[in-house]
Amino acid sequence: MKIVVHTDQAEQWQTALSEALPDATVLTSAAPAKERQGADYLAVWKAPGHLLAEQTALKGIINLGAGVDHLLATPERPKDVPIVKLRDAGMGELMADYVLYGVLHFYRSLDHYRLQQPDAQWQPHEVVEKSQWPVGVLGLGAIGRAVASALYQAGFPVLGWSRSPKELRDIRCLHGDAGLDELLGQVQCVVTILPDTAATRHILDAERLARLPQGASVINPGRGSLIDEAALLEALGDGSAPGHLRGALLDVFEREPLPTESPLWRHPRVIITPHMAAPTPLADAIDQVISYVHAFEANEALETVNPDEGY
Ligand code: OXD
Repeated sequence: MKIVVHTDQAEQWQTALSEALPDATVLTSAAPAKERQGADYLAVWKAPGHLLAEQTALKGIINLGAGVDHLLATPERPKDVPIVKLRDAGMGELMADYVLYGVLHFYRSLDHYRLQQPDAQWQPHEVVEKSQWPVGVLGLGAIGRAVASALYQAGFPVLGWSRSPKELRDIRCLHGDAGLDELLGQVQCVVTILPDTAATRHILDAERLARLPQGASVINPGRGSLIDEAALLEALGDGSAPGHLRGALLDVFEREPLPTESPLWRHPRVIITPHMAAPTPLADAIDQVISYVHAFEANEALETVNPDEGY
């Protein structure tokens, strides 16, 4: 069996997979093209098209991340090869930490205190009960569910949204366009953890952002395409006074790295992080990939990506 790995940490992956699968030849994408050809599996993150085009005997492509947008948008991808992707694999907990930080930042008015500090303004803000501060989570895949559950455990009422109906304990689940409008009208903070697909592009546009209550906040650790950045800036106002929205914590952007000229960098009510909300924990991801290879080899049913849906 031959596996070709392409990721930033390809050597670590090569060592771990070689140890776990002693009968396999595990190569990194830096190996000569001749050696790479005829692989059974590609384990890849943001692979260049030629790595996909050169393969003729693939049994599966393993996407070393949760989002498959890059892979599906690579024209050289062989269309008949099943794709599996990392599901949670330790990312849910990291994402939940990130979102919890953001939710508490706005809930406990840390955004206001940051803005007061340059003027030495000693002005406490009321702490409302958490029961009066509902949070919405858009996207209820493995990571979205982990986030929703962590927010519920922290005491916030949580409304979840997905394209098709879902049922989750402790989370009020809504779906479809009407469900999205209903959620947006009720939450103090909306968190976007949807995949990047044609259906989710600018799901938070000007009209939907306007549905959020005055003073609500936005946290986006999902994909930059989910939010219309121009509409978000408009909803945040010019920064001198609160706009319709009070602030945003953003980890992902329509263009990454976020261009230096983007006004988001300098907006006083925006916190920018560089796509770091949930870096894949290596050990968990390696275990999951090994289990995928075993399942492929044993012809076991696997939860594969549906390229038409985009996740
Ligand atoms: C992912 C990511 O999709 O890190 O896993 O963006």
